[in-house]
Amino acid sequence: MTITDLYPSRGATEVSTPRKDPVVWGAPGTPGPISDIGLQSFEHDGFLAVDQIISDDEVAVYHRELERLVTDPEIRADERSIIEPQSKEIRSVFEVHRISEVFANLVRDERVVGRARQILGSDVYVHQSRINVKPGFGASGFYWHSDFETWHAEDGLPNMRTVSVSIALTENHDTNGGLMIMPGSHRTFLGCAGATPKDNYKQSLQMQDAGTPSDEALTEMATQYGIKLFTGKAGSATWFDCNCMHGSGDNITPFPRSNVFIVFNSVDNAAVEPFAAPIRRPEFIGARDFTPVR
Ligand SMILES: O=C(O)CCC(=O)C(=O)O
Ligand SMILES: [Fe+2]
Repeated sequence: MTITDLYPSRGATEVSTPRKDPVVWGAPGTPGPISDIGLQSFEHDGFLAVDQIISDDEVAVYHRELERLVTDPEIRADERSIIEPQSKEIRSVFEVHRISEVFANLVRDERVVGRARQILGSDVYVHQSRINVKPGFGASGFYWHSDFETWHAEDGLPNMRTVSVSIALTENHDTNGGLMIMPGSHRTFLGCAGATPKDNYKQSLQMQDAGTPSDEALTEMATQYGIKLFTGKAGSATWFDCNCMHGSGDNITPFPRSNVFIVFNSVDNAAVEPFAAPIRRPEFIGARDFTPVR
């Protein structure tokens, strides 16, 4: 069975395609933690900020667990850990909901998964989870990208029915490399130029290359949409649509900026074969276990 490629990418040229999918899949009035107004603004902007999704006491628990993971030599040696090329510090640990019972509980938390179900209008499973650690004094940022571009091209997610939440575990100031999103960018898919190399993920997790928008496209989008920076105390959260154009700068301040990042996909949008890559990425980056979160 072949599934039509709704969002071509990684061809000879950069090409933009209007979004062919809803942003909010749930019927209005579906009960859950997000208000109708919240869902409407998510639909409009492509994101929704939550001032406090977990309490200060819970932040302490999750932050302690993050510290435990990034200082554990066994985790460091695991292929699921990504190391900063320069400082050799841990930059990300993938599949934290499988590595850690503590983060597994966070995923199951109704304040978290309940919001994902409302947006996606179905049961959901975890396509990817990770902690992103941005220690002070020079941790590098994430260049501009749409997550869906990669998840579609390299992981085979057919439709835009995927949502991410970034939960701050340290304060996100306006200076320490917080998340930036172009509001409204989720309504257009930017297919990137250039074929995907075989082991693209290894290099792209440290620095994006294939799947990177051109300067011209970014200039046009930023001019049209503007750029919003997300700040907030530890325990705040940013929900954002899979096709938002987003990125973050380096962290040259002394203040670490760490978060836990969970990607929920609808069980009705399970991964198929990659649409524009020679091979699938490993399952710790793009899940193939579609068991719904309960
Ligand atoms: O939290 C950030 O700095 C951005 C991370 C990001 O875009 C990603 O992990 O895909
Ligand atoms: Fe991203």
